Amino acid sequence: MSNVLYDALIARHATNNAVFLVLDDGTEVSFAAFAARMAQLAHVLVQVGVTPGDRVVVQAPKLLDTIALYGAALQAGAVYLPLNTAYTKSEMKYFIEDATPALVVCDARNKADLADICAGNAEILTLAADGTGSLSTQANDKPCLFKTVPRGPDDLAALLYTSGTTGRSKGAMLSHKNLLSNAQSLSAIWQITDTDRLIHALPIFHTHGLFVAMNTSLLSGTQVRFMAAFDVEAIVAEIPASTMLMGVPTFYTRLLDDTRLTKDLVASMRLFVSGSAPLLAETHTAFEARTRHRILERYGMTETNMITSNPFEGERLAGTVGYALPGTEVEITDNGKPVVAGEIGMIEVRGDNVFQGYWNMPEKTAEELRETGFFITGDLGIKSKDGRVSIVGREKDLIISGGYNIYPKEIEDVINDVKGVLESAVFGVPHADYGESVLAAIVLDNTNLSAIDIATSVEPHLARFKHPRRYIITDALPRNTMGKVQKNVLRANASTGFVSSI
Ligand code: MLC
Ligand code: AMP
Repeated sequence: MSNVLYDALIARHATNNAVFLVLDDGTEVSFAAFAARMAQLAHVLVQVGVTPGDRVVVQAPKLLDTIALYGAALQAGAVYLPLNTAYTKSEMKYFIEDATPALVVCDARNKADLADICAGNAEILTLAADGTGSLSTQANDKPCLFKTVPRGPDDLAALLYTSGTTGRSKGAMLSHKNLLSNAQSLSAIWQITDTDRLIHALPIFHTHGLFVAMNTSLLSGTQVRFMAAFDVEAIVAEIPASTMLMGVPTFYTRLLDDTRLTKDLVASMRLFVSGSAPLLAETHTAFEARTRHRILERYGMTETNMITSNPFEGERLAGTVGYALPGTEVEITDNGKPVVAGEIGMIEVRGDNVFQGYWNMPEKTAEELRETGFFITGDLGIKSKDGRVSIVGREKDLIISGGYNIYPKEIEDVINDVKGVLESAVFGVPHADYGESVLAAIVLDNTNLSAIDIATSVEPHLARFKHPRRYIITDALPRNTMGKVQKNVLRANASTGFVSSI
């Protein structure tokens, strides 16, 4: 038996000496050297006891070895589990206890905390921002060839956690087939080839930067300018030598703020892709006016990979997310029944791209993944007669800030645990840079806690990007006749100005 993803993405490059990655310090890594590094890392995995099907948790900076570790895990038949570098110890505790990995790879600075969580049940290796650490030391003297572990289409390749409306993160189980089918569809419809050069400035712990960008590049033999972080200066410098950029809307608004973004600067570019959050029509229009390029917006989710895309050839319409990808069905439903074209309903998706279910959560899986194979996204949309999809809202209570998903329930649970807080409601308000930003309205329990007291108690438990930017102390939360908190009222009040914020 073959190894589905490894064979398609990496094995074919074993003797390909073309440049694959260009790093921030100018280092060029060929496809062949990348495959060799993966093999060395795969030997390390086996040496520390990782066996096929084991989870490998990676909370590490964006480096050559971090992305090579993804391939190494595939080659060794393990399940790659990347986590946001911003997560705190208490967030990491949940993921590690839920996923029970055999190995945790982390920045040396977090080793003591993670060792405490793992309590001897997982090996820990380190990988620091300068590339040093026990992972690379152990890999350096290993052979550059590794006997690939067979994996079939339904075997798990990755486990990606996505926050939940119940406040508990859920591990989305992604198979080799899920990831490969999506990479094939995207490469084909975006016409990605080995003559492309992609500017990669996204994090590699989410679907967008890891699968959409890296899997399509490996599949197509595309060169990647692999940037450790998003930086307008670096992107402006790289655009003239590149052909593609994939980003969240914040990338595009920040580029538009720079007067060096002109039609001449982007002369070599053939595709700008946006996703993970709604791209405002005004950003689309302003970008076209400045560069003559129409940003191609697509829509996806951790559970489903990419679902729809505006066409590469054909009209890219601002405010729409385009058509279902080849091999993917999109239905708009009301109580599970398809509605007619032009009516608003729940977006449901079926296809090889749709995940295998939530790790250890069969009830959650049954709630969201129908027996027919359709996954209920929680996004509300409309489909035109010719199949073009527009997202018009979300049924799930979710804030998207700079492309990161933030589930209010998770933050409310942490705030409600603060002694002296009676209840809270977390909601999103428009933000010029991040799209949305997080606010919290709080009712106190006969105490005189200040907003700063609450922030001080809450912040150690949550990654920085989830922290409410304002804590608003109020007498009561607005509720409808059913007793449900009216977050739309909170949003409206916030825009007209509340007091008591930090
Ligand atoms: C960083 N910060 C954020 C933030 N990113 N705050 C709110 N929302 C965000 N998204 C905070 C940091 O904690 C820090 O806080 C300060 O901002 C500066 O940090 P930075 O590292 O300099 O960040 P910045 O340049 O602002 O980052 C913005 C960004 C980044 C847009 C480049 O957030 C990013 O790369 N987003 C991409 C997310 C992504 O890949 N999403 C795809 C999910 S997959 P302080 O106070 O300490 O200074 C998915 C499926 C699909 O959704 O369809 O793709
Ligand atoms: P995640 O759970 O991080 O995978 O985020 C998936 C969610 O991001 C989707 O359910 C949508 O709500 C949102 N999303 C992704 N792409 C787009 C887009 N192009 N427009 C609007 N929302 C999007």
